[in-house]
Amino acid sequence: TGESNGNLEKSTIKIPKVKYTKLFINGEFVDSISGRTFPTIDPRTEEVIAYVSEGDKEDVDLAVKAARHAFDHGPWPRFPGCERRRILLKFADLMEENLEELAALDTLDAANLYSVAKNMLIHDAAELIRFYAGAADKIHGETLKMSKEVQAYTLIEPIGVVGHIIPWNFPTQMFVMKVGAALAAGCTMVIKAAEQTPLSALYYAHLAKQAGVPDGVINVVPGFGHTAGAAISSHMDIDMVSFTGSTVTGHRIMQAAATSNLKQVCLELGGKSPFIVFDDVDVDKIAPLALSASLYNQGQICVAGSRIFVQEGIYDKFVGRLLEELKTWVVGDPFDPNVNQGPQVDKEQYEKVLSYIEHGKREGATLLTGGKPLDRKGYYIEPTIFTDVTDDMIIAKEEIFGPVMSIMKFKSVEEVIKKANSTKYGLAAGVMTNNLNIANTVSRSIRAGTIWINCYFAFDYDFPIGGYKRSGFGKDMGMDALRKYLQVKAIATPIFNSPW
Ligand code: TXE
Repeated sequence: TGESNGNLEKSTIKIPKVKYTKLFINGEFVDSISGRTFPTIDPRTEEVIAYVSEGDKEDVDLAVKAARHAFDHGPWPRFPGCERRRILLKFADLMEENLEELAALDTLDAANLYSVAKNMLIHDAAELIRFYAGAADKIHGETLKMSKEVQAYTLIEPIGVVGHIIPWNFPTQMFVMKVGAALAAGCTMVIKAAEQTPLSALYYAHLAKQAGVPDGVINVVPGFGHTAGAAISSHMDIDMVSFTGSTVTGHRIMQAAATSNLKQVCLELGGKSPFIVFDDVDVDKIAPLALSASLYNQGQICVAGSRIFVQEGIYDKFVGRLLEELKTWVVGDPFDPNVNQGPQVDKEQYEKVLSYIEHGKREGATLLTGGKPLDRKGYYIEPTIFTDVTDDMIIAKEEIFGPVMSIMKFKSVEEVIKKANSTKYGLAAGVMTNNLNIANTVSRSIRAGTIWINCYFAFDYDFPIGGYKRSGFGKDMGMDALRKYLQVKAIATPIFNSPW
């Protein structure tokens, strides 16, 4: 494993000055009612990037009022779809015009690799907005011929005011996935960005206004989960809450929805996704793929391949190849283009990951490499590989959300299907084999919302992501996500003396 300090003085990357730090309510940047702020921390240096206004219940109330008014009386849900399309297309263009600054904000706040954010993530996010722009004018119901005397039709209507509660691992993707689909549907919304990464969400709110999204349609309230987040999930005037985050918080949100106004809920929660490698694969191709499936974004991705099952015939060769590949893996400043892995997002996550590593050691897994923090400022952890991991170990059961790979050996197809399914989660799975029948059998047998065959992290705007079991329900991305922000109204009307 290499380490890089990143020679940023010599590089041309401009670290942006933070422009937007206040709540965005009814089209304006405003202070929180309490006047309180909270720091957002640079995980590379552990220093404050900026102080951001801290939203609480009263601020959420104001934001909901604005969103409610924009829904009940404003133009957004009443526009013909083509008008929402036009504005969304402008929004996407503005995202690309400000691409470098947005990429740098996410690198500062969340430690997303700058080169990936700049070359891929922001552009993909703009494309996702364009996808939903194209869908906005194709939302329509059906005509139903009920009987000779009654004719009927369905109207497809936006669900109303949506509360989006989002996490910190990919601030841009989380914002755009939720907001893009809900905007196309004609909803209005309140977004609570994660307390670790509020910066780009506020920037997107500004760009949306510039693109012509009317005031009150998008409101952003940065703040903490137990205050601003809880105020959203228990609000009496929000029609739906769309959440991405931990399973524990998912339970709380559903409870709050149930005991308040029965708002609709959709939850994209944790995962412990199996990455299954059969004997017949080309190890030179699949070992590097397994490495990035476990370590990409410091392991902080809900669909990370965090349980690597390797068939016994190639086990030793595979592990050897992984170690070789790891020699080219560079940990360091995420602004440095040579770096593969940056710091964990904050102190809490950093400590959580290190404590899971200790569990692994204590429970008897073999620590093949890594296992320690890096001896430098920032929340850096060595890429870590455990072998001889068994199903009952904590590191095989719980979501670590860090750069930790757990490798397990298996013999037969039946055995690995059973092991892959022996988890409370069901977010994703990878199946690596050239045997079509095995690929098909395993794909059908695994209870998870996404299956990747001979690839991993293949995302696209048209590819719905979302869980089975305790990984939650409801999809993000694709037309399935658009549908969750819509509801069906059936209308019947008698017709008299029709000859038909
Ligand atoms: O998650 P939380 P945290 C997993 C991952 C990680 C763990 C904890 O394993 O280590 O969760 O991370 C808001 N009512 N994932 O603590 O608490 C919170 O402010 C309403 C998986 O960051 O779920 C933030 O905006 N909202 C994951 C959001 O919920 C509440 C991505 C997520 O925070 C709330 C992130 C409450 N009572 C973490 N409490 C994925 N699925 O991609 C918190 N929040």
